[in-house]
Amino acid sequence: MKTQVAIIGGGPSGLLLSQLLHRSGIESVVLERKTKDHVLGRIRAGVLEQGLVRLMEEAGCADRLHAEGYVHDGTLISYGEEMFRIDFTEHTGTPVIVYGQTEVTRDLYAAREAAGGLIEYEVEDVVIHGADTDAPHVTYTQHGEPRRIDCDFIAGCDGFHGVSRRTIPPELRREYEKVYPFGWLGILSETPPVNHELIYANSERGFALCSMRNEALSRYYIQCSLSDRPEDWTDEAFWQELKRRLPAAQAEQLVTGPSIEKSIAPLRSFVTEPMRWGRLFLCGDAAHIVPPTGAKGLNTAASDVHYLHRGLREHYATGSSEGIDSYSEKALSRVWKAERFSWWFSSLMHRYPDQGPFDLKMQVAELDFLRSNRAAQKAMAENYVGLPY
Ligand code: FAS
Ligand code: PHB
Repeated sequence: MKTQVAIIGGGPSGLLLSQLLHRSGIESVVLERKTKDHVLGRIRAGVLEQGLVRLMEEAGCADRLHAEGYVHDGTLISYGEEMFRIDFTEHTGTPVIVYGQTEVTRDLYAAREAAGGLIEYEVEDVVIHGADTDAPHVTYTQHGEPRRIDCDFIAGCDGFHGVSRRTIPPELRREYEKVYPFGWLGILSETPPVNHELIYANSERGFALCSMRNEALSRYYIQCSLSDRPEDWTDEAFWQELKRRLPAAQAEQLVTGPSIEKSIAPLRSFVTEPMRWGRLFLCGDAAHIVPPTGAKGLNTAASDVHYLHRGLREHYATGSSEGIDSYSEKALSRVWKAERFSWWFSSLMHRYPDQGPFDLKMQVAELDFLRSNRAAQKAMAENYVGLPY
């Protein structure tokens, strides 16, 4: 098989890139390790920056997002019994959209299928060959049958555990990592959200987040130990702990119910440099990971896709390699700002095992300053709604 761009990974990065390339008349093939249902069964991000919304519009996939997504003009931040609001729209003129990553992925799959896009599911043994030559190709097996795709470029959109990053010779890679000493236990419940906006809570018992997918589907998280397993937590135990981490007025409003999904995500900051090797380009979680505190994972994958799509479109339209040659530097500049914000917000809102009394005083002082200072709130809002591409 031959194509212009071989895309490894059928998550949001790979699908969005494939759809944008298609809209620019550029052929691609997506190779996905799992089934479509498995990919759609993952419960992940919930908040979209305007940049991703605009890309979905450019991809012709934003109708349901606009019809069903929720415009959020701000978020609430609580510490102990204190709570205040950051007004995104007042400080930046921009809201965020609450619309689950699952739905983004569903819309992208629908668009690729409607356009006759080729997505190979349940592929195995994916190997990238000749990425540092002018004639790369990818081999893989599918249901035991050997396959090969000859291509001009390869997009590694295969997430943190994929094959693409590891294809770049270790001596050419610089990796930066910070592993956080806790995880997030998340549940999905068919209950009305406790508030119409998100609540990020710093409590003496640890972090909590109240989010949602719609008016009848709530998403909640509590900071948990890395030794915890989802099965260690009954629904009742989760609800009790969540209530203890919210201001009393919010805890009283909380509508509890059975969880329909329960999982634990470890938290890590990770970046690999460069995000390109020859004709292989890394996008999204294949290149970087952020703690989900700042809702930057999916949204930073989107800006990678934006830069790579524009570089490839320019290359095929004009023969110029300027866009693809500057891809890694341009993407990394925005990646590191997302890493910083996610690290800052995680440091502000979580309780760390090695924190002493002075550290806790610093957290409260920073929260007091954020609560009372417009410049601090504007900076927080600009990072949360998404820095410019
Ligand atoms: P993905 O990991 O989504 O997709 C990669 C795809 O490649 C997968 O479908 C995988 O099956 C496939 N693949 C892997 N190896 C392959 C191979 N060798 N061959 C073929 N295919 C292969 N972000 C937020 O903003 N908020 C959140 O609350 C949040 N929660 C998260 C919870 C968890 C448990 C995880 C893991 C991530 C979370 N994220 C969150 C981040 C997440 O949303 C990612 O940023 C987003 O999925 C990035 O999309 P992709 O880059 O497409 O990577
Ligand atoms: C979510 O709704 O899953 C969500 C929202 C905001 C975050 C992280 C996760 O910062």
